[in-house]
Amino acid sequence: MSFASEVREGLGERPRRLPPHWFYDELGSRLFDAICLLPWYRITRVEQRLLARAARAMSQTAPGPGLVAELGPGNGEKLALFLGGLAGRGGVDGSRRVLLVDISPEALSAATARLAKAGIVEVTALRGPYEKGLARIARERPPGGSPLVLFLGSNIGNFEPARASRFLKDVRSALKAGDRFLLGADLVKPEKDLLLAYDDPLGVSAAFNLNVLARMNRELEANFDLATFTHRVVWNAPQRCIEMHLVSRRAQRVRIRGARLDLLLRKGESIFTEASYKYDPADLRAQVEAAGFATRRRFLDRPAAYALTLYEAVEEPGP
Ligand code: AVI
Repeated sequence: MSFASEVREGLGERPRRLPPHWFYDELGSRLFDAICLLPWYRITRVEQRLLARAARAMSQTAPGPGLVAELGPGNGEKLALFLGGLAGRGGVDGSRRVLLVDISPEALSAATARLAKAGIVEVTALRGPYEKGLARIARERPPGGSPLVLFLGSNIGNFEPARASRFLKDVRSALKAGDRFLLGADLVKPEKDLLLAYDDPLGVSAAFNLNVLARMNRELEANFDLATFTHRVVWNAPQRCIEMHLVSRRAQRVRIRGARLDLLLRKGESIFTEASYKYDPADLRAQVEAAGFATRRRFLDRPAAYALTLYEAVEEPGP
């Protein structure tokens, strides 16, 4: 669906909402990169350390994957690091086939450039939803080799639980028994740490959230006055998720010409922009295994409460 149609649909609903994938235009992608550098947002740094450990461990098990596919590669930094580690001491294996899947063209070109800088040139950048990438993986298996699918950065946390289960089953369906899946997931941790990670004192997360309104102004001829919205972050304990909202500070009317929408907002009314689910380790294991995977190795950072887990697709039970 296009930006205009998702804006029209989501902002027309009650409560009003916007799907989080629209955060990532060029400015939004850069703001997200800045979030990843913040001391309060530990996911990226911690995952990089775990990826280096995972690559070392995996490079000792033969054979290596014939294809490495990353769904949602961001700026490609983590993948370059992982592939460097996987190639071992000899450095990056530039001939390894890599597939990048993202709906953001900005992310795809940043990731492709980052990989090229690391000497990895056998890269296919596929613009589209993850499903399109999974269909490609299923269709184009490397001859004699097996694919490894990466889903990092706790991107799974941005799916509601039912959608996460469906996604895991879709990944499994694209693979054959023995293929591998590396998943990064942020775990439940103290509320104060979570609030700081999503509402940082520098205001970068607030800018990231507000940019989706600015994006509608730029691309859909909307007239949002950003100064009349507040970035609000809530820990929803029963659902185990961080919610991000944009709250209207006053009653107002906003015109979004490109989405053919006139939006009437009450004072205090919120637009729900993102849910970031945090996992309980046992629940995560059960959910991934229910999709047809076996847990092979877990790389855990206890202080940051983050898990990178290597799974292997297992035979699906017969009818
Ligand atoms: C991309 N995703 C996993 C991030 C998260 O933590 O949910 C997006 C983000 N939103 C605010 N800060 C970071």
